[in-house]
Amino acid sequence: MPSTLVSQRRGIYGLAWGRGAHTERAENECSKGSPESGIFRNISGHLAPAHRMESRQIGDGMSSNVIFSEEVWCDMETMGGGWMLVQKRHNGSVDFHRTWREYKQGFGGASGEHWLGNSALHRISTSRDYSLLVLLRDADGNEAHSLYAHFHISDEDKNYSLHARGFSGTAGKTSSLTRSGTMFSTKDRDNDFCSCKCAQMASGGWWFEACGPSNLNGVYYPGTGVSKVAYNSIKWYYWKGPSLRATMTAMMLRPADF
Ligand SMILES: [Ca+2]
Repeated sequence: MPSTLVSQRRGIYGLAWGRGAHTERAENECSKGSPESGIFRNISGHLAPAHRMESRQIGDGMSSNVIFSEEVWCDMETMGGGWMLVQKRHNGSVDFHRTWREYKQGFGGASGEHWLGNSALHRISTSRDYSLLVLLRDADGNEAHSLYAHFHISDEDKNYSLHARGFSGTAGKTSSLTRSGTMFSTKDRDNDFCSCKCAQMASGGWWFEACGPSNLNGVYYPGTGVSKVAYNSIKWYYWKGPSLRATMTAMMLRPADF
């Protein structure tokens, strides 16, 4: 693994949809060119303010489209680049114990800690076949990754349930993501398979089973050395056990055929 998250570039993703499902598409600018192609040097001209919306006619007799553009962060180095970040933790500056609505819409800024948003995650990951890369760095500087060759999440009606397969990587021999079909839960929406409320206990929104081996949206505990296990810390169980002193986490998407 190269040293990661130091040479990211700004990009955008755009989502366009009309009243007919057939018009829906999603674009991910991060995967549109290699760093050598120069596309990312020119992309600043296309940067859009977050949450910009505009109307556009898409043709005779068709309803107008809505374009939704938002800045995303692109990782153009790790494993060939082309990755669009959908989650990042690196300093604990952003509170991840948020509501269903906040996880749906996303929070934080693209250049800092953030969650892109479950609505965007769904639209992007179902627009074509996507891979998911999870990058982790612990407090001692060890880096590891988990790669899922195929990843998508369902729509809100299915509580943004998770679907991941084709697991590989160095962050544990067993996947720390819960099994496919697991629904997303937040502190105000309990969709887990526990009589408890995992999202409240684990202090973050995530795909909890009962409650499961991972939570990258848990509490960011700084510091090194031996610390007592905190149930609500960032967790990627099959790499570092129940409580990870992470200095960095990132989740990123790239078309599977990139
Ligand atoms: Ca429950």
